[in-house]
Amino acid sequence: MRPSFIPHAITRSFCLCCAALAFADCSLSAVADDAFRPSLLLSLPDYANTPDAMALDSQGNVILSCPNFNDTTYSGVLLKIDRDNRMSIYFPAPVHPDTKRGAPMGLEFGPDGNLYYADNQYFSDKNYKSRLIRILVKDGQPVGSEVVVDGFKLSNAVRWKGQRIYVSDTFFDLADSPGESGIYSFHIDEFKGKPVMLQPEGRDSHLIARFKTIPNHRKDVAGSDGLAFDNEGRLVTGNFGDGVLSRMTLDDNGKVVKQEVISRKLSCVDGMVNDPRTGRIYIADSEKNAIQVLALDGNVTTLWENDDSDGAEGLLDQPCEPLIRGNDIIIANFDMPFPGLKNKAYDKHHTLSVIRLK
Ligand SMILES: [Ca+2]
Ligand SMILES: [Ca+2]
Ligand SMILES: [Ca+2]
Repeated sequence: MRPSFIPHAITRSFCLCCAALAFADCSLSAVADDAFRPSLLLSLPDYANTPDAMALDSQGNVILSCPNFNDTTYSGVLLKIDRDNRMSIYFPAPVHPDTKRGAPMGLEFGPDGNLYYADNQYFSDKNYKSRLIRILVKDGQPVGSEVVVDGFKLSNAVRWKGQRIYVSDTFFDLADSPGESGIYSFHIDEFKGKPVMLQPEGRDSHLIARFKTIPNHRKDVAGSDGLAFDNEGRLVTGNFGDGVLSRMTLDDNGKVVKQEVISRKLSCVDGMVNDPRTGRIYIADSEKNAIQVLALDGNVTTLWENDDSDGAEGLLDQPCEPLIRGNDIIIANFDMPFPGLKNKAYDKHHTLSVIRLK
């Protein structure tokens, strides 16, 4: 299938016109070309039918979360993919006592060597059932799990910086203010006793930033989704519904001292990852089947974009999160269509794509 991307010459001349306006709303200066055409990294079995997010462990294995929303005959699971792309089960996601399901999404290893992940129960029960779960890791192996925070609506992405963890919550579902979402921050020392119980409706003191998704062509009110720290230590996020990218400058206690919108060029933002070698943040654009790139100066470009695809050949099929492993960008394809996305159907190809940077 021929990828659809914006002709380079057209967007380049257009963007030069508005180059003087920092972070101005001009069309994407896309440079997508076949050099960055994704290929198939791995076809996943049916028990990994909705791959979501990835983290690298201390031995260089990819740990992949699979909430399995597309085919709930299979419970949520975390997989391990080694350097030779051999796959095995890492840990079955513990189920919620009420929903009887485990739904692992964003994940990252903490400074204690344990693995922390967002347990997204929102698609099973919208009544504050989502959690932050810690998988205890000993000698590189998972040995148990425990809930450390309870009471999110839709816990989504997870990022550590120092001793603090940051978790996005994509929906507040406030009756009088639709489209609100936020980011919570916790110090690792808070995870020593019983789980932290969040106050509902965005009223908890751990909330450090809130956002409001504006009306958009997909009529999607989903808010803060992916998270990444940039090379200057600032926290970046974007809304799934309207694609607005925001950036937070934090103090030593994880409080926001400055919050700013940095781009309105995108229409959908899912997971994101920073490449510290270049300061470029790679963003999964679920709507457009694209990988977008945010530079440190706020400029946004398109690395790759393709039309609807089942993903079997490695093309993007509702990409939801990228991970950098060496010179590869590994991309999980969620393939769970929402209204207005290019992805029109869940299909039987559950895939990870890869884009080679060099
Ligand atoms: Ca996500
Ligand atoms: Ca697919
Ligand atoms: Ca599909």
